[in-house]
Amino acid sequence: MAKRFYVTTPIYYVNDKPHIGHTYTTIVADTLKRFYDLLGYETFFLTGTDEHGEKIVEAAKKAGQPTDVYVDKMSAVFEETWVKLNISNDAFIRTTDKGHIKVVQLILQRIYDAGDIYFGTYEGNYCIGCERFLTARELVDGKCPDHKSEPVQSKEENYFFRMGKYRTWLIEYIRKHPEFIRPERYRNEVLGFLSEPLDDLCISRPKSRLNWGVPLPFDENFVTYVWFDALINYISALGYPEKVLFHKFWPVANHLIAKDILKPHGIYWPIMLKAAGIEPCHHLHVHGYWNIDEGKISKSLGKVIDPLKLKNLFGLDAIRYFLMREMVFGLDCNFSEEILIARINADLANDLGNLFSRSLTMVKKYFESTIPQPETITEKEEALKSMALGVVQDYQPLMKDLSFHKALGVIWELVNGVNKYIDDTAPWALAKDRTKMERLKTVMYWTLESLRFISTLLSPFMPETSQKMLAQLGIKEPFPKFHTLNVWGGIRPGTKIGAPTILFPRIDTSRNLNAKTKVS
Ligand code: ME8
Repeated sequence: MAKRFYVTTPIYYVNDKPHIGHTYTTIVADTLKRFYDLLGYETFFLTGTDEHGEKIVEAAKKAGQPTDVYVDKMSAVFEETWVKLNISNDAFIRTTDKGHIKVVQLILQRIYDAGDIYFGTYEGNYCIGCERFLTARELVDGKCPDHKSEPVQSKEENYFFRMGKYRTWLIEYIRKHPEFIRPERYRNEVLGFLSEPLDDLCISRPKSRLNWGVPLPFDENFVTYVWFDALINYISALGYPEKVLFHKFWPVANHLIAKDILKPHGIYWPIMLKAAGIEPCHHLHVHGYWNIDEGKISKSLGKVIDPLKLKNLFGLDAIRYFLMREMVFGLDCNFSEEILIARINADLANDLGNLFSRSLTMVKKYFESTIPQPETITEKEEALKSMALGVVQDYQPLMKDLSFHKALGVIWELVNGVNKYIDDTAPWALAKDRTKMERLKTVMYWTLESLRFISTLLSPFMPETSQKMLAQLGIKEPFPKFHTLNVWGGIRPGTKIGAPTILFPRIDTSRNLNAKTKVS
């Protein structure tokens, strides 16, 4: 089978600018894309913005701007932010794109013609924050648990999608495809929802009330419900139905979301696809929340952290590293500037940064920055080499499993292993003794080769740092490849390497802790 990988983020609402929560999902997607690139797969990475619905109209009103002007401006803010965060998406979809609207209408018409859409009346609790009706069971003290606000009682004549009739099919599908929703806790949560009767889904809004959305192709007095419109982005961006991209990448689709939007992705979306005669998505990967003070970071709750401010304060790759190292994919995680700074100082400035600069400093001093030819090797070299090759073996399944914190953990075992190797072999002492020159050459070669392993494995997480490290090691290929780690001995003796560099400056704790509020 062709090696391909398709990864998507949610398309984010444009009612405010991106915060650290959106940034996390987008960096996970970016890391995965870069990891599969490293493996030599053909990849496609999609992100974008969700621009219809009541909440967007309200936000535009609040900003005092016409809705179309407002969404253009806010969508551009997302796109520009991702550029500044070195996000390597192949496409950026907007639900106001003409091509997307055409596909939404095509699917609606198809489901309507098949008899799965009917006209009726609905009465229920609508949460504008979630842009969906909540069941009584989902409310906590009469409020939406995510938005902490009381839903609005709403009664309207609308179009409905016969979602309920697919309930048994979906339960069977999830049971037969244990790899569909991951981690397992979220599969169980979806099965929990499905153990209750499943209501049909209201998929329209009357134009008299909401004039901002995709018009229903079979009744111009209504626009499409924002979730029905938004979910289709994952296939409209691939040029569904006719484009090559769809046939290439839909069978290998990987959606990334947080648990807030599990229901639309785990229930509405597979049923919509089934009703439209399309295979459900391959994998749905669900992560937890970034919290501050135990509460979810979110625009509607007024707790946000601006990723660009963080980048300016601490550096981009340090932030990328922290997010991927600190959160266990699937679980919630508390965001704290103290932990961020501690990680930067301990893991990046100290362990990795010092290793890199002291290695380059020694090669400069002892061999005029030229990679020496290794001579005889001892048990110590054998041990370091097998450690590096072992880390490569462990890394791949951990990355495929989205266990990023563990993948970084094994890379750091190697970082610490090399630091220990240097301390044990004490090259500064070898350099003082003319008879130990051969030994010194081997030690320096082994150190630099280990750094090649480390920088290659880090490339999906910290692309800029990895590129900088590889270039300093005299490796000119712009895109590292995983297969170069099958063998020990990739760096070439005689190659000139770069001057010692500081990869991550230490953060002055007293200064930054005082400036704590700056990031929020
Ligand atoms: O739901 N922790 O858009 P949205 C972790 N437009 N991730 C977080 C987070 C947090 N505190 N806050 C937000 C929508 N996210 C719809 C999606 S898709 C067809 C339509 C991330 O702007 C996380 O990925 O509210 C979450 O699922 C998403 O932002 C919600 O973004």
